[in-house]
Amino acid sequence: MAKFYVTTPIYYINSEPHIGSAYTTIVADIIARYYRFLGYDVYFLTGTDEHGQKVFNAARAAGKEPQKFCDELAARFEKLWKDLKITNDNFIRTTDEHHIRTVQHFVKKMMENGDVYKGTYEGWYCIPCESYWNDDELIDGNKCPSCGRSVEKIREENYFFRLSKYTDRLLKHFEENPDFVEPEFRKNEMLRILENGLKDISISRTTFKWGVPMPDDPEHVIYVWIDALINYISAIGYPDNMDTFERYWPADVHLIGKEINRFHSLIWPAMLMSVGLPLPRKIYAHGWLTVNGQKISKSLGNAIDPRKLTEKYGNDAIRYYLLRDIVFGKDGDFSEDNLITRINADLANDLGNFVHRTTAMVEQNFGNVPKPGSSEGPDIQLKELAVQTVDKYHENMKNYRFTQALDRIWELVRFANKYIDLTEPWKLAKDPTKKERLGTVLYNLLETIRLVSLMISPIMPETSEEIMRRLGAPHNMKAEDLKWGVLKPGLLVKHGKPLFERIDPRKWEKVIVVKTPEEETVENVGYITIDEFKKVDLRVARVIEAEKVKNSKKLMRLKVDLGKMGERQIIAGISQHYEPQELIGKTIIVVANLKPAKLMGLESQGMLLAASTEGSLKLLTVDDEIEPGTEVS
Ligand code: ME8
Repeated sequence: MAKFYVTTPIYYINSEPHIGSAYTTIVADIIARYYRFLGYDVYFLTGTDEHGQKVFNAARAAGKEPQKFCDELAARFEKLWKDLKITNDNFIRTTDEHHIRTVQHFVKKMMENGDVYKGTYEGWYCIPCESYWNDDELIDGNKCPSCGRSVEKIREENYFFRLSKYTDRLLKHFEENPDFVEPEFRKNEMLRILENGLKDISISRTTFKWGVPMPDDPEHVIYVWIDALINYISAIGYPDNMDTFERYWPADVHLIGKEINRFHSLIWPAMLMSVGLPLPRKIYAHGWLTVNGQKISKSLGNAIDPRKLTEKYGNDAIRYYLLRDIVFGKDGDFSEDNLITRINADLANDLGNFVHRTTAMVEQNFGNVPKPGSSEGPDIQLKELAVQTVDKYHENMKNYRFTQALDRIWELVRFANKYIDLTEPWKLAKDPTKKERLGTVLYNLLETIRLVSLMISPIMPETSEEIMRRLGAPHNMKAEDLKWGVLKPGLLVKHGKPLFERIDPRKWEKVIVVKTPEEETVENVGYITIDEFKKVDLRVARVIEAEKVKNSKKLMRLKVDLGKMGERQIIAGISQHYEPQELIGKTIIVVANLKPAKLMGLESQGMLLAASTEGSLKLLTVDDEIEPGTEVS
């Protein structure tokens, strides 16, 4: 039996997947289910990336030992994938004993082959991306080109991998295997890097310990990306269980997001070349998702747990939407409004009505799948379209063109609805002499439903099962049953409640409640806009009276002159730092438009500005004479 090995990246364990990052795994699941449906022996791998500085810092911030932190989170990842009905065959953790040994074995082999040397790394490191960058790659001089966050300057004695040595061999591989990296425009990005020549890369760190120790030099831990990439072979037994390894390796596709393409398409193949292993057959780098048009971020509140969406809309509707509306390979937007439109139009209307109308008519007129008689004009058209759709379906699915695959299937569904209007089975039902014709029409419709149901089975497994149950047909049909005429007359047909409920958007409570970017700016990032700053009326003021407030250790009552704005009384907590006489005549800065408040019964009509630490406080002043009341901006 042919095999198919599909992988997702292993996820950084420090934060649980949101709808954007879960996308990779949902698509991988669809691919895995499709190849199982084709009859392949599928191995579908996912897991967690648990070493490195980022995870170590996250564990520390949570006040936990890294291993305990990872154990807890790994369990949550596994639960998430179960809840989303992901059918992975293995869940690898990079803290697994076997993986650690494999990483050391692999790196040792690279060393034995003369591909690792010691040197000094001086450059930039982005902790969130766990990536090294050169000066000329940074944005604005100090920002990571991948995530846009600040990078850290590091200088360390490291082990290096002679990546540069593999530039030509990689170029040759790209030339000889034009589908090695997809989509094409992502491949071209990699080719451009290759054409400029690869530089050796640092593969060890000494500044922290949370990683796999370097063989024979435990002061160094192996760079987390080297450790992580090796998961794809350690998970299938390399090097201890070579039978399994040889059964599944090379991977048929590594599914990844676009930002980690160079690790998968350049570094990983070079590592495999170094140890003499075959390269994966394909790397497919998909685009990034935004949510309702905004970048996914915790602070915007749109990094939603995908379960919130599947609980509200159903797992199948979310899977359908992701594949139908987001063109695989390109960036796309997860829009809850568009999701609702798709559910109403494509699922409730087109598919749901088709199944409902057909099964209801069969139940009323036959009870079982009727026997078809001879075909007439529209019957032939329907059959031909169904057969063409099946062909196109495989072509599109095998080439990761999911949107097109679904488009074609829905063309068939819509044509089948039209076929009902053309053949008018409700009229045939009224005429006893047309019973055979009615049977033919309904058979054709049921058979189209069965084909549609099988084709969507990797994408909408629950819906497909439910449809097959209603047709009385077995659930476990395979791709070889994707041909016209397999549905057996006589099966008991049931029509149940609608497959998909229509949603009235006006009465619907949405899952994604996003903060506006302005809210994010103020609350979460700490920036304010210039307009917000301008709301604060800062003025120069001269102190004309000062006295300690009775019965208060801290408060001082000041009278200040604000020039044209008149005089004001300000009650300030500065008594422990200034004597009243020191203050008189001082030029200070006050907030002149603060809402008056009462402190110990005295009205304060503003606030003065001071710099303070725990033990000392100094008033802000201006550095030369200036009129009281002058605006500070
Ligand atoms: O990169 N839209 O892990 P990760 C689409 N540990 N995909 C997104 C996304 C978005 N908004 N945000 C994240 C890592 N992803 C490494 C992998 S493999 C040897 C090591 C995708 O948890 C991202 O592209 O940061 C990647 O495919 C997956 O989520 C996990 O990302």
